[in-house]
Amino acid sequence: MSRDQMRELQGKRLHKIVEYVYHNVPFYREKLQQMDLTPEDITTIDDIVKLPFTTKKDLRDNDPFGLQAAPASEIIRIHASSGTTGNPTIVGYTRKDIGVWTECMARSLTSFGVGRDDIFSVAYGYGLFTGGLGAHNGVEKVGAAVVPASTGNTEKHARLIRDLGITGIACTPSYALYLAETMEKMGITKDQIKLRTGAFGAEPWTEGMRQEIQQRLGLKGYNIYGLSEIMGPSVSYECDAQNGSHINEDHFFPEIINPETLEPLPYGQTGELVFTTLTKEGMPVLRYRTRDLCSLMEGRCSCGRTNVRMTAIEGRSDDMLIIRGINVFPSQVESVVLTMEEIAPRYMLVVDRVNNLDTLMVQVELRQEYFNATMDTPAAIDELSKKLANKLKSVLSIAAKVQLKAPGTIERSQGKSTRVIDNRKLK
Ligand code: DLL
Repeated sequence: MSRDQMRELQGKRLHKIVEYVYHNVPFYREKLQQMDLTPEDITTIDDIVKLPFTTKKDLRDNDPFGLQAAPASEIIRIHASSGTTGNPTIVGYTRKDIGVWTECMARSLTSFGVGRDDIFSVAYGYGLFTGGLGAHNGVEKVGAAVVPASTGNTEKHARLIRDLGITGIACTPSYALYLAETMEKMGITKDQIKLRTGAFGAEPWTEGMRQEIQQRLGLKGYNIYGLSEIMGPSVSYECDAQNGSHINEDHFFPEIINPETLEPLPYGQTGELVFTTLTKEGMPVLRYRTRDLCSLMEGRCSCGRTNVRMTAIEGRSDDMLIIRGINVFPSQVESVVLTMEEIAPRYMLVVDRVNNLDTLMVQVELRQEYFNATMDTPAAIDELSKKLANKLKSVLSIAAKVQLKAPGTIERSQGKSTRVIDNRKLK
C-alpha cells in the first residue's frame, strides 16, 4: 500500500474508532467533552494529535471493565497484564479482535518464513499472558503444526525438538539461551535438530544475544514486539532485512512523543512509543502511552514492505522491569510489603541473570519490635520468609527469593530512593 493509501485508511478507521468509544466508553466521552471535541472533529489521521492520551493508571482506575467498549456478551477471551500495584490490567477481546490478532501474528510468522511445512513450538507461557495463546493462533493460521510446549519442562521440550524435528520456536530470548544450555548439557547437538526460525520477544534483547542464540541453536532469530493493552505479540515484527520491526499500522497507529512534554516527535527521534488501536472492539485505546522508548523509521524496506518500522526498544520511561518475560513493577512489591506488619516499608529488588535465567531477590527490613522478638527463633523467621515469598509469587506471577534483614541495613539513598539493583548485563 502506498503511504497515501495507508494514511487515508488510518484516517477513516480513526474517525470510526473515536465515534465508537465516544458512544460506548464513558471515560473517553467525558475526556473528549472536556476537550470540547466530538468525533466529527477527527476526520484524518493528522487529527490524532487532538486526542487525549491514555495511561496505565487510566486502565487501573477503570478496572476491570471500565474501558471495555463492547458489551460483555461479545467478549470471548480475557487476558491480563501486570498492573503497577498488584492488580493486573484486564483486557477483553471480541471474536473480531481475536481474528485481527491472529491475522497479525500470521503476518509476523510469514515474514519469518514460517509456513505449512513447519513444526513450530510455542514456548511462551500459556495463560493470562498473551504470548502463548497469541502465538499459538498465528501458527495454526499459517498452517504449520503447533506444539504448545509452554514454559518449564525444558528437558522434555529439548527432546521434542530433536525427536519431532521441530523447525521453529517462539519464546523469550533469555529462554532460548536457557534452552540452548539445557540441550548442550543433555548432549543434544546442533546437527541432531532442525530448528531454523526463532520468534523472540516479550523482553528487550540485543544484537549480541541474537548472535549467541543463532550460533548455539543454529537458527535465525527474529524480533517480535507487542503488549497486552494493545493486543499481545505481533504489534510489530521483523522481516528478513532485520532493520527495525514492521508495525501492523493498519490496526495500531504509532506515534513517538517526548515523555516529559508529551509533544509528538518526528521520525528518527527517540521517545516514548504511543499506540492508538484503529480497529479494536473489546478494549480500544486512544494514544496509549506504552512507556517503551524507541524511534520510528519511514520508507520502503528492502524486503518490499511499506509499513512503518520501529527500532528495538531502548529502555522504558518508567521503572517497569521485565524478569523472565514477566513485567514487574517495584510498586507491586511495595503493595505486598505494606500488608505485612512484621516488615518495615523498606525494600530492594535485586535482579540477576544466572545460567541465562533471570533471578529476583526481594530484600526487606524487619520492624525493630519483631526483630527483637524473633532474633533467637529461626523457625519464626523462616515462616515469615515463606509467607512473604508466597504473597509475592501470587502478586508478581514469578518466584522471588526473600531476604529478611535487620532494621536499618538496607542502604538509604541520598536523593531519589533506589529500589532496584539490576545486575543483568544486556550486551
Ligand atoms: O510481552 C506481549 C508479547 C508476547 C510480545 C510475546 C512479544 C512476544 P506484556 O506482557 O503486556 O505483553 O508486556 C509488554 O513487554 O511494553 C515491552 O516493554 C516489552 N516487550 C514486548 N516485546 C518486546 C520486544 C507482551 N520484542 C511489554 N523487545 C512491552 C523489547 C518487548 N521489549
